[in-house]
Amino acid sequence: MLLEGKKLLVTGASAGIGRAIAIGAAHHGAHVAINYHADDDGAASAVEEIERAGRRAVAIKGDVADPDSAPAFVEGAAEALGGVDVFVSNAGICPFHAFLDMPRETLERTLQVNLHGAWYMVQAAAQRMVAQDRGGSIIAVSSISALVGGEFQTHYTPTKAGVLSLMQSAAIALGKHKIRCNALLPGTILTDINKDDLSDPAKRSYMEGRVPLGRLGQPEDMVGPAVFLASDLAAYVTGASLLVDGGAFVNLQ
Ligand code: NAD
Ligand code: RM4
Repeated sequence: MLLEGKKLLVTGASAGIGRAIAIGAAHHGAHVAINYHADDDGAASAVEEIERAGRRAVAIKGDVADPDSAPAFVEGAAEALGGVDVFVSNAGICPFHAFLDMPRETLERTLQVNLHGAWYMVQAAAQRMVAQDRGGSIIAVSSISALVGGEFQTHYTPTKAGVLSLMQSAAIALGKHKIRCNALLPGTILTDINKDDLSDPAKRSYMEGRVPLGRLGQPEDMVGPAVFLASDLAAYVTGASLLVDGGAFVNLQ
């Protein structure tokens, strides 16, 4: 019960890592608001699971790439739950594509969702936390891809480096308000985002082979690290980044 009574918001939480964090946080005592883009059933079932854990839950639909969705989510969630203590910026896309012939729309949409979307959401959450004047914790889901490249991710990896950088600068801007800002850097976690990419058995076994712990991640592997950064156990942790990758990043040879 590391998050007893805290009000926690997560973007892109109808599936995958965001959903796991939302439900995992509820099991640690948090009331939870989720933002989701299109999957009404996924959002409704996440709400059900949070309520089954005995916590309050609300789902608010919105495209994070739309600047207006950020204040709508934060204010709607704050009203429903009675404030905002923790904000997790998680929504993201990675339409794998070769570099040389990447359509401009693929690049633009990836930047808008992953980087602009995170920025709008984090700013809206910070504004609310400053107004409440009781501090807070902001966590952005960046990636191992903030640190290393990917042949079919030339549009994506810069957004994840950008999100990591956003947490570093926001940690400085918001420290005086006792708002902590940290980045989570997942390795390869089995979700819809990489289902097609990893359906190639050669790619999948290559990726598995890179991981010293011997397996790819599950969304639930992200819960403990997120709960830690959200909780008072991390009271002196800000501007930090936490790799959660089974050791893949350090595995040169
Ligand atoms: P996922 O596809 O299961 O989840 C992504 C979520 O974001 C979905 O719920 C989706 O509906 C939502 N979303 C997409 N566009 C949105 C928009 N415009 N507005 C609101 N919500 C939107 O994939 P995931 O792996 O759970 O991804 C979550 C985050 O984790 C992403 O930011 C991704 O970059 C990051 N990440 C994933 C991995 C991995 O290996 N799965 C590794 C590192 C980082
Ligand atoms: C991550 C990392 C994973 C990839 C996902 C889509 O940042 O690169 O390997 O599967 O993105």
